[in-house]
Amino acid sequence: MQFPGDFVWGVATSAYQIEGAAKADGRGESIWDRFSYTPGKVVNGENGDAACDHYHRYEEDLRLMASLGIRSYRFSFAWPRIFPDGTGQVNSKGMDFYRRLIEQLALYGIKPAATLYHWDLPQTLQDKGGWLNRDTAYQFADYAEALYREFGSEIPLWITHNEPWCAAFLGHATGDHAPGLKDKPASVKASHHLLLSHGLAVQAFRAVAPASARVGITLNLAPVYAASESEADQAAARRQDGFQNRWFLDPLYRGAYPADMVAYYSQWGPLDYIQPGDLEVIAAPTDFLGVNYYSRSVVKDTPASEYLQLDGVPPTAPLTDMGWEITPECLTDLLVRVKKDYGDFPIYITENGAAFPDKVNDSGEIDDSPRIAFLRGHFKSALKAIELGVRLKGYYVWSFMDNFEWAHGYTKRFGLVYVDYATQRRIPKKSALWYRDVIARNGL
Ligand code: IFM
Repeated sequence: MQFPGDFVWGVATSAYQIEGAAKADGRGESIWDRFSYTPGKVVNGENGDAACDHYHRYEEDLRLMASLGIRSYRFSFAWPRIFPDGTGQVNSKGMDFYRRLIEQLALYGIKPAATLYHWDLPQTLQDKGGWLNRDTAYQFADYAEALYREFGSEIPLWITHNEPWCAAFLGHATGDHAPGLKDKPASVKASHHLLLSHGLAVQAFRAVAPASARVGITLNLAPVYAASESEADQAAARRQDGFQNRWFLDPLYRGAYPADMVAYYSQWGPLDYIQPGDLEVIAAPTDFLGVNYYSRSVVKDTPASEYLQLDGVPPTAPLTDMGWEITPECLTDLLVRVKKDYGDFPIYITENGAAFPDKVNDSGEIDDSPRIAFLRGHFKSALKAIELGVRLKGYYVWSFMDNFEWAHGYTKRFGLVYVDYATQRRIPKKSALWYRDVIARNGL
């Protein structure tokens, strides 16, 4: 099973989840520092202060990445390292860290793919309202522009946002993520400002980045299936699709929010923060879509499925350690649907992977065969989508190494590489070696 010759095999991480060095070299406080220090928010009271100490160990990490034959590395910039207060004066030491990282990647011939926002908003901006304040969208574009100017010619692939659905809804409606609000109307407002900031950052990109560089956004999409043929379940599935997928895809690719969801969200108050001209900004053409795929949604019409997430339907497929159903074949459905409904543009899987309760055995190895099976199944589905005409250009496994899994702290291991947090020792799992062979063969 061969992938196209130019297929990009990569791994992904994000700043707060791996860097540690939370106070080093002038880094400012982020909303995740504040959130993780708030009692009860993160399992075991853990936080990203040390994480994988990648800030100090990046050379070792990239050496390991190179030894596995990884072709592209998706990382994120920490906004509070670049602008400790969110705006104003660039923190040159923060910039220097990413310069060193990018130079080292170049030495190994690993192509960088950079995400601008993977949830670590500077706390000073949160103090002014964060994503509920329209100004944050403009400040994001300024931050983006500073990075395009610095690294525009070294980074071929730029991703404005990672999973704005999570930032908006887990951050502002369920309160599971920073800044921890539980305010549904606010979450919709945050989603609009996140999308607006994306559009503004794309405009800045076109103005300053080299023509050879590409820009896009990463969405966490899930194909939605109704639990039954009943009209009520079908309607619930449509709503869930609106909530999870269409609320982001429609404005980006059709220049309008979906009418059914506008009506639905308007129950909670007017969406009067959507200003004339915003949708044109949001729909500015991009070069690719990043898709993060983890599982499907099966929806039943229960009161719980009215707005936030699934529930009511017991899982039928095997589960990962996150309790997420393992449904590789649905990845093909998702990719084909995006092409059919939104257009024939390049797509990258910017994240896919699984947490399993990995253990080091007596020989010092980690046999994570379930992860290999998981990835094999998903790679096959990706290949099927390519055969069906989807322009899938690459695949980034989440994650290169075990890391801080947000509200789950360090209890969930997604890595191809095991991290012993007590010693910061890295041990490639069986899946890392298997992935190395997949890359070498460009297929399965
Ligand atoms: O760890 C996260 C990542 O930060 C965003 N996408 C999903 C991953 C697994 O939950």
